[in-house]
Amino acid sequence: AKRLHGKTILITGASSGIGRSTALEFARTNPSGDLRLIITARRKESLEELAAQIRDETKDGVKVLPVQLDVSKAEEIRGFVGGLPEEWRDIHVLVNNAGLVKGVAKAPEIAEEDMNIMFTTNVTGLINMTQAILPIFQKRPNGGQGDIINIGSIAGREPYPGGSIYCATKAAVRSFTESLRKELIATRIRVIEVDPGQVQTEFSVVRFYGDKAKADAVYAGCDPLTPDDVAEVIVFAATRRENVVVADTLLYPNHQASALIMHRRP
Ligand code: NDP
Ligand code: 8X3
Repeated sequence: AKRLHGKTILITGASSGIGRSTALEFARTNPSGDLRLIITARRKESLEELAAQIRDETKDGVKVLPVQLDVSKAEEIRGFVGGLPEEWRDIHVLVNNAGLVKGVAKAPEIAEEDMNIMFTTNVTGLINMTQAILPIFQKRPNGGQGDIINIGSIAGREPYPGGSIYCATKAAVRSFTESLRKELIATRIRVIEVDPGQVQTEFSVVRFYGDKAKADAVYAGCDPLTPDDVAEVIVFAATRRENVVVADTLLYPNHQASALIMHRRP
């Protein structure tokens, strides 16, 4: 918790799932410290609710700033840092979590709209956010200091049928993350990737265009990770001694051993 003292943390996709849990986990790890949390997503009301919950739980110990931001819109990202109040611009940790999957169509049938939203959110959005925040890190001593935590997926390591575009976006995240870590070798900037397996969030509801029954079927007979499980690992990585880089982590629930090998209770 001491290692978070005085830090400003920026989380994308904080209105739900892993991003939301990550905001709560940072707040709970350092409830009375001088921590600032910038929580962003498209759904402003959900962010306001989360902000109220964090302020309430920490008795205003943690400062929270909800900001509406669509990472798939390059122009919104361009204006983002400049639009923050001065005292919120000294960002130390960027959690690039915003992401989504649309559909299970095979490659010939994938709708152009779905393909575009996955790439502009999961890939271009993550890269644009990184470019927007890196200059803040690079102004610090020793070539720069700060943490970039990218949320990849088992899907980026093991492509599966019906997921070609989503898997390709997460492979792109993995590749970008690794190049970046190598490019920043002479700095104190840490480039971290966390790749979850199956986590129960709104992810599958979004994949099936709001069809809750289809989404629930994904987790039938399984004991998936919770978004809190992933949040704990993200906060763990951010709270290591500054010379320690938790470069790459793959997280499964106990009954999963690959993207598709999943033991289901009968
Ligand atoms: P959720 O659907 O619960 O959360 C996704 C978050 O991303 C929401 O807060 C959503 O907010 C936000 N988001 C989506 N599009 C945009 C956008 N254009 N701009 C800003 N924010 C956006 O799913 P998860 O929590 O599961 O997903 C979080 C990350 O974890 C994703 O990158 C996903 O690929 C990854 N992941 C998920 C796994 C799983 O099994 N659930 C496994 C491995 C990785 P809003 O709609 O308000 O914009
Ligand atoms: C989410 C995990 O395997 O459903 O990234 O694509 S998977």
